[in-house]
Amino acid sequence: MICLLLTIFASLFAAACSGVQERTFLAVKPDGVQRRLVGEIVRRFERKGFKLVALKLVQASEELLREHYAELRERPFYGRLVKYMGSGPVVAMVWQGLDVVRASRALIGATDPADSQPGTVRGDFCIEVGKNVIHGSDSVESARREIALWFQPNELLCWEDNTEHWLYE
Ligand code: D4T
Repeated sequence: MICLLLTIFASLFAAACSGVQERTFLAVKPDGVQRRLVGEIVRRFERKGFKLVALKLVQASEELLREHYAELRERPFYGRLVKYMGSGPVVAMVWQGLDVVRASRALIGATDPADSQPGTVRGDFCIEVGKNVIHGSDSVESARREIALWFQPNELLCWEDNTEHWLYE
């Protein structure tokens, strides 16, 4: 009986994790948290149909932020960016779904809110590039690197999404 239950559990777990789609790293930046935009932002990604696999409120260390933005270390705004990102808690998240990296960037909008379309997070909720409310990985490779930087593997939850057959063909 125990063996049977274990087998059923193992196959359910395998089904939930099989065909793991693309993942992306998103973070509501300190201005987004201060301005109570966390719920609104999460709502947009949920409503789209993407699957939340990790979420936590983090006061990021300078070391973590320097590493996260390492590619921008030569840019003039790097120091200011690291300071801003460490100025309060951020909400770090991992979302999963088909083409989620590209689709998330579309939902987020252009880096500079002045260029972001209305209907996008940045187009709707912010004004200047230095306070642009949310971060989203810009490629699948960056997403892998950023997820590994911000989360332990056991913080990424594998759960069965009962809506999947209503979202995917
Ligand atoms: P993030 O990484 O925050 O999602 O932003 P993007 O991927 O859209 O854009 P980015 O890497 O070029 O910039 C990272 C971060 O730096 C801030 N920034 C950017 C800034 O303060 N001044 C600037 O001139 C630029 C280009 C905003 C986002």
